[in-house]
Amino acid sequence: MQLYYNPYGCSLAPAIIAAEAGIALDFVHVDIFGTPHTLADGTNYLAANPRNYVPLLIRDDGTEISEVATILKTLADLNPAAGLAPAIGTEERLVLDQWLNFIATELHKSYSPWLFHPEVGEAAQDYAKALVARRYALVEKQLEGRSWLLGDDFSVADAYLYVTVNWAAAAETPLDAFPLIRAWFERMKARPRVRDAVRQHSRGPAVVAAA
Ligand SMILES: N[C@@H](CCC(=O)N[C@@H](CS)C(=O)NCC(=O)O)C(=O)O
Repeated sequence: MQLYYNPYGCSLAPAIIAAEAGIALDFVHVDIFGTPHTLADGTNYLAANPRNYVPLLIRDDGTEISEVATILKTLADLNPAAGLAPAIGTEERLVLDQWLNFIATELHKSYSPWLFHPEVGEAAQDYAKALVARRYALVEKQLEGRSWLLGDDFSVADAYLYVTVNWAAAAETPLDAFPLIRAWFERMKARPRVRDAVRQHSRGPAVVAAA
């Protein structure tokens, strides 16, 4: 399978879950900062993906899956034994879906694009920062008595949350008021497969092409 990615992007979450699930991915670099967005050979990314953003997962049968939350569950369900997502149809799966949707809409989409585009202006960025702080307060509460977002077990929701928490310093959304999130982040960084994924996902196009 192939994952279209950018080292600074939310494609890190699927990279983490593929590593945790023991699924090998071919990483295809997309320059999402240039106009147009391009692949390593200079071709326009739009031709490969009309959404023009990462991540995009191409499965071995050629079918495409987009949207972080859906890609995460797709990968997790390929290897249920890894225990990265509760089984479909269970109450626990509904709880997972709530958290994935929360991270996607309340956190991820507050950072990207608002906090990464100074041209939207200080007022818009301050609004996004205040919103993110309120949302992190909910995450902080959820982590009371829990090692991972859903409880005792690491899940795809943790991989997605890692993306926004990892952006926090660069986007100036301080985590000082959230000790449980900071402790959770340290636990995430200590996971060997998270470390592997972060290393692999941080590679630029030249390194990927040479790998
Ligand atoms: N709704 C999408 C959002 C993906 C997204 O925001 N991707 C960003 C990187 S984190 C991107 O590629 N941005 C480039 C652009 O939108 O032009 C998802 O869940 O996958």
